[in-house]
Amino acid sequence: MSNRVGVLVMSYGTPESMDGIEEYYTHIRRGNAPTPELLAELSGRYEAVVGGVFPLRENTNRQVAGLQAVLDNTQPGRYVCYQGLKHARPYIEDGVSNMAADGIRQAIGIVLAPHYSTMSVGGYVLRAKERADELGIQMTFVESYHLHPKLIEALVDRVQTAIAPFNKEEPIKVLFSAHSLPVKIREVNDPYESQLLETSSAVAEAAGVKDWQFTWQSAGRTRDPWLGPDILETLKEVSSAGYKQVLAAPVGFVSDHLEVLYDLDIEAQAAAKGLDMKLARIQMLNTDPLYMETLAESVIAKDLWTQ
Ligand code: FEC
Repeated sequence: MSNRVGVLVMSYGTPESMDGIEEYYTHIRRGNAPTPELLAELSGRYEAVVGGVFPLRENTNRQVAGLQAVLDNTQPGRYVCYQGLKHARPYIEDGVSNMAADGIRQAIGIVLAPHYSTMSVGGYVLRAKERADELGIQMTFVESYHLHPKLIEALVDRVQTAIAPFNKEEPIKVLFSAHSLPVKIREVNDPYESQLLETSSAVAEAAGVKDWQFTWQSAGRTRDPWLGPDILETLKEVSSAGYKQVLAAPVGFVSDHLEVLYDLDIEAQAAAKGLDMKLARIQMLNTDPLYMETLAESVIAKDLWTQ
């Protein structure tokens, strides 16, 4: 038995290769294989951005290693990180099983997504907890860290850097965004929307940005109504209001991946071009030291609170 604390670092997951897209998409669709049209459409999006490399996998690996390094510096020997992915291997359950195989008895889970929703982080937590209970691991979770001062500082720095080249004589609209979810989350008083607005408002205030709004992106291809407006509609509205300069700040995501590299950098960029607008995007956090410290401090705070 180990007296080290396991840290299950959870992330969305991405296919390992173009051949793995169907299995991945089937997992996202809870075991229902996508139609050939849906599969072709998703494969086309990956083809447009990845060129055979799926950036989220490497980014998640680097983020897990970065968090381990900060934890080792802060509290040498106390924590050991494991990876658990929502829709790809190693799955969340695999990560918990790997901890058990190493004799871990106490663990903390954290998701590489700062905002809590019953449909996002809540789902990760349920799956990890179920496997931890089966294997006799005592497990607690960091549910959100959307206002951690170091997360806000890292995002402020990115907004200020990305807005610097804009023409200050003309109006600039900053669009904060996050992955849309089905509208039905509102029926359960889900905190996702309010947490996203809190992050956006804290970043705007500290960055000195007065002209901003929040918009959704990357809504799923299902029959449910999804939270809107989508960024493609918002760009049209902003253009009609006379703006020629827009900065996209996808604060709901922490890595370079499909939803940023395709939905913003290709799809939204083409829409902005069609509207004769300049659209730039903040850099993603990836392994920013302030983000790594945000994760480490959130884990350590949870550990102290649990003891
Ligand atoms: O780069 C990559 O390979 C993966 C990028 C990726 C990230 C991501 C993050 C979130 N999602 C969230 C919610 C949903 C819901 C559905 C859904 C569907 C997809 C599909 C792909 C996909 N998501 Fe995703 N998401 C990423 C990719 N997502 C591909 C399937 C095709 C499509 O609809 O576009 C609908 C299915 C369902 O009901 O489960 C809901 C949320 C996040 C942000 C939090 C997190 O990272 O967990 C919320 C990255």
